[in-house]
Amino acid sequence: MMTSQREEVTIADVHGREILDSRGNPTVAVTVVTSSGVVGEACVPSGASTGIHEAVELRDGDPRRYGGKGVLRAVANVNGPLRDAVAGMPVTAQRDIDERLRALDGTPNKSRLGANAILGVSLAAAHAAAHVEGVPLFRWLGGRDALTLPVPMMNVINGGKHAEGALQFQECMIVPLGAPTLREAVRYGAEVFHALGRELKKKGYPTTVGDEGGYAPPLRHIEEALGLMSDAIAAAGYAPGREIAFALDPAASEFYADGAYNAIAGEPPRSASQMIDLYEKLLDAFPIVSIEDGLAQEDWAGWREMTARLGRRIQLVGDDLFVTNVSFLQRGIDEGVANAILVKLNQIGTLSETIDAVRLAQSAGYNAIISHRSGETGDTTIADVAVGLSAGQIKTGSLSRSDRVEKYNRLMAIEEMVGTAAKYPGAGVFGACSSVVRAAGS
Ligand code: 2PG
Ligand code: MG
Repeated sequence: MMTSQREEVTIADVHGREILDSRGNPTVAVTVVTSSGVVGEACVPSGASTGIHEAVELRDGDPRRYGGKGVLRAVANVNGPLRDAVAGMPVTAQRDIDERLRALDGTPNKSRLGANAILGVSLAAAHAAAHVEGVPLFRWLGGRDALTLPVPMMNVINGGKHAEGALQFQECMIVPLGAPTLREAVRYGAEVFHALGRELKKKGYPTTVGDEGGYAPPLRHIEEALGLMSDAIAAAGYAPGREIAFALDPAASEFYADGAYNAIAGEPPRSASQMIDLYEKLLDAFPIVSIEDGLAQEDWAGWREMTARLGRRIQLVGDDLFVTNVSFLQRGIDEGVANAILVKLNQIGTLSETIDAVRLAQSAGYNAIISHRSGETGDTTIADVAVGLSAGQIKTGSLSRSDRVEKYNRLMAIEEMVGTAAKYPGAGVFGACSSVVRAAGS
């Protein structure tokens, strides 16, 4: 964060309210007002395939409202104890604010006051601070070094918990790593998204979309999904593996039961080694650059084997495995598990702890991907966080639905603000993974 000359501007008021997310479920919105009359606002997202060690999302559990999913208790915590804790603090002192919020909660997983309440205050304060300093949020976070636009992983086929299909794999993504700029990457992505819609139609599949704005056809086998995506890339005039590569988030914790993986409907469960065999087969057939949560969050032995076998070829991302938490990430670094972390702000619950996770990853040579949740709002904070922390990658869904597209629109605006100094790293972010570089350059 930049050094502020105006520490005297303090938090005058904090106000929380219950709003709806993209799935029509309640979530928390927070407004912070400063002593100088400046306002900062943030809305908190919500996951469906949540990791067991994530910070706790506080819900009312009152079946008479929103089927128990109301967040009035979290909102009351914002408007009561959390407000009282930060009122009068310098708004630019983000780390102190976050530390105060964390200490007030007092639990390791923010279960007393709710990570949804705490994160809302943390992010609204950051937005207010950026306004006070008169700079966009990405610049408040990264100063003059914030020049790198992230390479997006775009989820064009939704499965698992995000869609009502047969596909167990949760996310089949395209990665426009051959684009020269973020703006062009968005165009490549949108063109392929529409081409994929036409391919699906041709084959008689529905083109309705899932939670993250990608299509949700009733496909059984992951190879079929990747085949359709390859056809769509070609139909849009691109070469799979050159301009556009693939990334997967099987979200394997969701289909892991009794020590085995039910990865493909109708096929017998697989062991961790058999899952890695399956991934190897897919890597040989398709230009895949990244697999996230390829094995379950509790299967650390499997993860060690997967990293040993695939870690030089592709990016292996820990989402449920690391839950944006430096303790889990440190364990991964120590044990040689994964080589990248998915970063979700509400998994940990404050901006400062999110920054700590990204910095730890970067210092250990792990990639960091800033990510949305499957339940989102119009809030675009993650776009600024991705650029502000020079993360190099973002995961923010498909090329439809405002809850996803708003983030791409914000990134295009940021790219314009950065101007000629803007960098789009493309295949460079996967540099450590040899086969990826070959795929991108072939
Ligand atoms: C994931 C996310 C976001 P959810 O698993 O990576 O795509 O899903 O928010 O449902 O956890
Ligand atoms: Mg995931």
